[in-house]
Amino acid sequence: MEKIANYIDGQFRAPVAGKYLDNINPSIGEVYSLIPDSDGDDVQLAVEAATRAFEGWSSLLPDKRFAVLARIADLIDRDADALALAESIDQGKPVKLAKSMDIFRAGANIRFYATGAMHFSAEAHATGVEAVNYTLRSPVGVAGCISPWNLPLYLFTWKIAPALAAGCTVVAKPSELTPMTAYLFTKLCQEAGLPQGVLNVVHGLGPKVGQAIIDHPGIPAISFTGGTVTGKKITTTAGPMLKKLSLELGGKNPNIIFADADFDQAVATSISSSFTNQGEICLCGSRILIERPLYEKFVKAFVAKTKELVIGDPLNEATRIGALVSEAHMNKVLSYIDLATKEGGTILTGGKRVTVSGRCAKGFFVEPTVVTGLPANCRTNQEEIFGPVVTLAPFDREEEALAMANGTSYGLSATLWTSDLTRAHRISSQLKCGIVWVNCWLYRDLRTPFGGTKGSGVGREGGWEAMRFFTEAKNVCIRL
Ligand code: TXE
Repeated sequence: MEKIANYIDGQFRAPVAGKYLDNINPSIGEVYSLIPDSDGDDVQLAVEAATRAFEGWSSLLPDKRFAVLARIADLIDRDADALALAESIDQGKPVKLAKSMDIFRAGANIRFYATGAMHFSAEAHATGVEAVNYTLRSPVGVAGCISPWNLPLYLFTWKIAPALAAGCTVVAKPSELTPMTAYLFTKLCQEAGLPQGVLNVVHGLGPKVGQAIIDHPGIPAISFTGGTVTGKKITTTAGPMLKKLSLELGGKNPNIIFADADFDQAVATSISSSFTNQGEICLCGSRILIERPLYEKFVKAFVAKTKELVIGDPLNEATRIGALVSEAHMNKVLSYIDLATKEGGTILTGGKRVTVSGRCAKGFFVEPTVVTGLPANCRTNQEEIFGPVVTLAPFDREEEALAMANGTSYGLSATLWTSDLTRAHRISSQLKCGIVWVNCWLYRDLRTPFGGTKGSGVGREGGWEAMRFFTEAKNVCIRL
């Protein structure tokens, strides 16, 4: 049984306490590797290594930081197939999606911020003729990066890349549900010659290892992606320590479709935005709001396309719906489907656990599920399910659509379908969220700020926002 190791001070190490946790392959429901059950002692070793490495890494010329990060990106591309297979086994997503989205974007994250190391700059201002002001940006020190299980390597690199590019050293913890690609990534970092102690990865449970990172006085900045409940918990300890905090949390995103939308495009993209990665993407559009003249036609077409989705072995090229990440998460999603029925919803397709034939017979599979007939304020429409479950509802007026779209405690993203350009701008400006897609979904430009409002998070990742987060700014004013 493969034993994953922590990566501390450039070395692969067993956890200090020598304890391990089972790592389960959700597609077959069996243990396939072991991960370190690390604790505060492992985090302490990691922080000491990161602190030792900080002076050398932060003073390295930007083109030298660029060179080693670019080498890591090249190695991700070289090993894309192996990384995609590892990700699919670890998380349950179709291997085809793992390669096209997670691994591809992990390489893109590292490459983008490698260039960021070269081009990141600060500003200066001439204050009349009396003075000149210039800003010095310096890396904060050791950055703590904690990531979730749904897009394991994609979101893991999304955090550590800007931190490293800005000159910080890092103590990172991937989710204990999907540790494998982060482990393989650390092997690529060692191969690329990343100096020891610059990146340290400590595997283990959130309340033990994650909390130890949050609590550690030697880590002044925390970048977290995960559930809103966990995010709120983190603020209770990091807040009084005056740590810099970037929180990317949950979502309950509206997908608003006006009668003048490009119908075929809206249906096809709505299938993707509803069920990609089994709906386990915080940007999925889980509440579809359709203008009444189009409602019946859209529901019929959407349900028919949903029924066509192939559920099965994530290693099969034809599979679109793989396994949910764990038995606990599968049961959470099934409990929400039960709740939808209890709240008066009608299940038009799906709703049940699927027993896949062959090697995946014990895997955690749920049918893509479409529910109608629910009020906007019911729990099914208010709470994040984070699985292959969407609700559909009609609306008559723009104001009604906006009220429903904005009517949850989240504010991460929204999707809008219309051919009316003025309406597109008008509605986008009134949606209370961090990201709006118009006539598309999940187009990503890494230069743009990324994040949510309300219960979806604090701060922004992406572009210079992320690199600024990992730096402190000092303004110097010189009288002329
Ligand atoms: O979150 P958890 P999950 C959201 C998604 C869903 C959730 C799924 O919408 O709500 O995250 O991810 C660690 N101190 N997003 O279940 O449980 C834990 O070990 C410190 C939004 O993984 O919060 C894991 O590594 N760390 C996002 C990480 O936190 C702790 C995109 C997340 O775990 C901890 C992806 C603690 N006390 C998912 N407890 C976006 N908005 O972009 C747990 N952890």
